[in-house]
Amino acid sequence: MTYQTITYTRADGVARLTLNRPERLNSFNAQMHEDVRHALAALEADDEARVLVLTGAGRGFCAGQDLSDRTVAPDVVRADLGESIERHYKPLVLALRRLPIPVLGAVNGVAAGAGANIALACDLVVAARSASFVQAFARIGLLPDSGGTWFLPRLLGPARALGLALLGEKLPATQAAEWGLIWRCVEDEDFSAEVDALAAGLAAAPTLALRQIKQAMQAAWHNTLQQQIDLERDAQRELGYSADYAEGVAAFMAKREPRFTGR
Ligand code: T3D
Repeated sequence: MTYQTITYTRADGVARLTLNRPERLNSFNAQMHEDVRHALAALEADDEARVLVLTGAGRGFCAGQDLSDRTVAPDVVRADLGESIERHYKPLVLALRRLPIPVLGAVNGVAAGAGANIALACDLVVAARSASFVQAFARIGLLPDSGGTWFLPRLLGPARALGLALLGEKLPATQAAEWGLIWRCVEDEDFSAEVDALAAGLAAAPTLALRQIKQAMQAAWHNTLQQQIDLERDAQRELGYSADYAEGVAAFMAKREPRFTGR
């Protein structure tokens, strides 16, 4: 399938979705929303994909909404931004969270507005040293969307969350890693190799266990301890019957590397 605004491939268990409007820092227009939606639907139906890498082409990851699509002239009817969120950004963020495979956000450059929060919706975020995260919303009279007001306080605590949202300052990738907003920041020259290695590792991992880990971690944000231990019990019961668990234990006992099939 050929897309106008993204590239989407899958090889060796690694699906890779690259936002590809570099001249606009990969900001979202209607076509990009449609392309991403289509690619994620294809991915959801693809049993061979064991990890998704989400990244951007050129020097940016994603600058959020394409503002050239937003007319604010006094004599023109304004776009309904709530409608845009309901139709586009909400399903996108929820689809990334719902995917049964890990999503690796490979933040190659600036991630701003909804672009920053789409990165935060990924399960693991690795950023190049030259990348940054900008809650650009207040700069243009909006509030963080695409889950920003949900992710930021949970990941950073209220002080840093509010600081980023109210001030709209650029947070360098190094500081994002120090603050625990992302998994890791790596030197620009090592970025591609690091992303490829992480993706290959995740694609070779026990996929069913990764799915349960992702789902359990998400549930933990609202569960009580007892509910969470019950969830762990049920998930562990299921995983205990998987082929990958048998392989993992056999490989450990035989002192060899496991060969997980994702079953
Ligand atoms: O509307 C709805 O549907 C509701 C939902 C909204 C979700 C949102 O995401 S609202 C927030 C929208 N995004 C922003 O406000 C970010 C705007 N961009 C920036 O603040 C800066 O561009 C960056 C901090 C991201 C990067 O700065 P810098 O100095 O590295 O690059 P630049 O020179 O500003 O941008 C490079 C080009 O990309 C430039 O075009 P030009 O001059 O070379 O022709 C710039 O206009 C363009 N660009 C960057 N971001 C956007 C954009 N064009 C359209 N929309 C953008 N969001």
